[in-house]
Amino acid sequence: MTHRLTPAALIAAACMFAVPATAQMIAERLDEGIVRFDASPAAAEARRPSFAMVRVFEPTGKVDPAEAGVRPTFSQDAETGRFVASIAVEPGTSLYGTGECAGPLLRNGQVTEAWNYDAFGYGLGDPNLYTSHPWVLAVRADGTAFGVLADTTERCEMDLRGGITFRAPNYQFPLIVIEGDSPQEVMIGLGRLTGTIEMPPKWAVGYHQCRYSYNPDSRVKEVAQEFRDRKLPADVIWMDIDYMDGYRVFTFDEEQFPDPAGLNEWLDERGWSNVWMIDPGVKKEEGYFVYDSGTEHDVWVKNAKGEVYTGEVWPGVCVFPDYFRSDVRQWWAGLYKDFMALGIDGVWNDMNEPAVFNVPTKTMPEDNRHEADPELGGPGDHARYHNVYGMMMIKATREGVMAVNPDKRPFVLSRANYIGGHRYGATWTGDNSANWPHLEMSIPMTLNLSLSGQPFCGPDIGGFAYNGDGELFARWMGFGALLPFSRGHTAKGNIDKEPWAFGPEVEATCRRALERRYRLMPYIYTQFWVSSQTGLPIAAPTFFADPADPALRSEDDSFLLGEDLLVVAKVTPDADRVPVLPKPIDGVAWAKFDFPSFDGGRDSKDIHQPDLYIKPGSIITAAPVTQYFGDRPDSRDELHLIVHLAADGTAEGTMYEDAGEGWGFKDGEYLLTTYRAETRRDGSVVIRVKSAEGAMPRYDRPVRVRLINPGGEEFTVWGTDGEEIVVLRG
Ligand code: NBV
Repeated sequence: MTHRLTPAALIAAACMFAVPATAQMIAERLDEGIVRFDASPAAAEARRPSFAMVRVFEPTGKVDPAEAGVRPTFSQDAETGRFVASIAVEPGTSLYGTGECAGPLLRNGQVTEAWNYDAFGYGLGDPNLYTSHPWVLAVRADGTAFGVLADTTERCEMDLRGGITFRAPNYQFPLIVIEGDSPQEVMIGLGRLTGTIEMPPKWAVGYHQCRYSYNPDSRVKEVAQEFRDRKLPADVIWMDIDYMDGYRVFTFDEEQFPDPAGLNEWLDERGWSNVWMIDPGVKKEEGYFVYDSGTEHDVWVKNAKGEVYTGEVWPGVCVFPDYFRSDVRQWWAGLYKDFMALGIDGVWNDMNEPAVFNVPTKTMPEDNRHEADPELGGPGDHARYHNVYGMMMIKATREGVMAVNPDKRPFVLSRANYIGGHRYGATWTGDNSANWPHLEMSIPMTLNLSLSGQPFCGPDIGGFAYNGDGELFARWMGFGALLPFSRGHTAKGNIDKEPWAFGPEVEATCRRALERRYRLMPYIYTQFWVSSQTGLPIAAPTFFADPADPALRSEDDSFLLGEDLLVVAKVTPDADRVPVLPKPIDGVAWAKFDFPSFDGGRDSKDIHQPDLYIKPGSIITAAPVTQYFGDRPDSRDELHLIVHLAADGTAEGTMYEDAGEGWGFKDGEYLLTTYRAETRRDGSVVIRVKSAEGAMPRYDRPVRVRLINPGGEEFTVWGTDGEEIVVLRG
């Protein structure tokens, strides 16, 4: 249920109840460029613990609200009683973020709602999907920016029809404003406030293959083997819900998956990592060990009468862990002990909005009770904690996974989440559909999630609901292979959607696309590291290249991977849209480049591949194609440097390397290299290591330099890493 008011009613309500802008407001600096505003001393006193923030921030000083550059007004809506916080924006300001939203990148004029929802079959303009990010990024005409977080877990409306307005019930929430000279600076501020992603295992940065479901286990092996036989690079295969015994979590169907450990071992021997699904709904059935043990520990969510709440999900009547209690999280984490011991690499937590069947709200009653620990805010109703249920679930899952495999990096994928939940897991855009509007939307959806602090995300490539056709699949794989989380998936009952399922041409397109991801792996993996260090998105909107250029503000057929690589997708069947590119820099344009195709020629001849552009003055690191992480370790392999000189004849690029697994990098076991190219007076270009950091040794690997001249002409030379390499042009 949503609360909708006419604009006129809103204005009237705001006028009647607006608290004078600065009269009672309290503003405190939480960190450099980050200010928290409370409506009044009483509101500050009653402030709830923040789920978004990475830690408790002790304010470093008071700010005079009247002096603040960006200042909210607080009020209460007469009709609905909701609390309202608004920020006016100057003309020419572009608005982004608001989390996972089915629609274009630019959010001006849109109304979105933070309320986690099982949105199967969602469509353009739906107000709320699976995750909640009550956050807006505002970019002014001059490219300076600010971000606003409504620090509430309640159902929160984000109204961008005239400025920025948040409306949420039950709690006079604070607003946190992050200011920056650029959107990048604001994202870095958000990273300081909400934390950054942990470096994932490198296999998780590879391509993932999924379907609902690969069963029985022989089908899993068949698909995995096909990938290897057909030389389609991929790292991860997924076990969806049908591996379970009657959808009972932490069990296995004895007929279809009699030996999960054996299956995982078989996969491992062939370079595959595996991910297995776990849902929050636990079948209410005496004799089932998860139910019995949960009942014994009294872990289940209760209804308003204090009885154990039951709701229907896949296994039938279910009970739900109350993840807001630390003892329950510990109990849940403990369930992963035997599970992970079967050689499970990663965990997929689905249905954790939490989704409940056969009720109009599709979730549990809002008056259910959560016995939250005091540091989370203490006991409260489901309405208050709904949006963070999934987040607390994956926090517990992650703890469980890490307890079993302390020497490995965890990988958890979650469908529901809340701003800050990127600290515990990656997310994807849920049950999209196999059609062109969804293909098109999948880029801006990924970008707005990224701009809302969730950098490790992506869509179901090919579309989850419905079949689609080979053309659609090929096009989606073309750019989907370059999104941060890259996974093909489809629903039960649909046709096969593996890369070969649509015939040899689509398979060839998929191979080219996946080969691109693996060639670019050194660069892509570096972007994960950059994000983990700074909070910057891995996939960013094209306007990040020039935030003051108004022409780029709504460009969402394309995206930047890191700062230096622009991916321009063709999102209409006829590939007939003309993209707006970032302007040349000092007269030097971003340069198009491509790779050789496995079957001869260049891969850009394939209409389904996005166009790739390299920024002037940059060096992109690449490598030969591998079939999976560990196939040919990058560190001992060839390194490819793709160089595009700036107007002054120089270029730079940084590459991060580590073992791809484990925590050695935290003790210095990594190598961070900045390569620099300079043009000498005779026109030759010399490339050398400008700086290096980290204790990981540099292998004297061969380096192939591809110098791309603005005219498209290329020069290629070979050298050795760490030594000077000279490119003689002409
Ligand atoms: O577990 C089955 C599916 C899963 O494949 C999908 O990715 C999730 O979003 N799950 C939803 C439950 C059923 C969806 C119809």
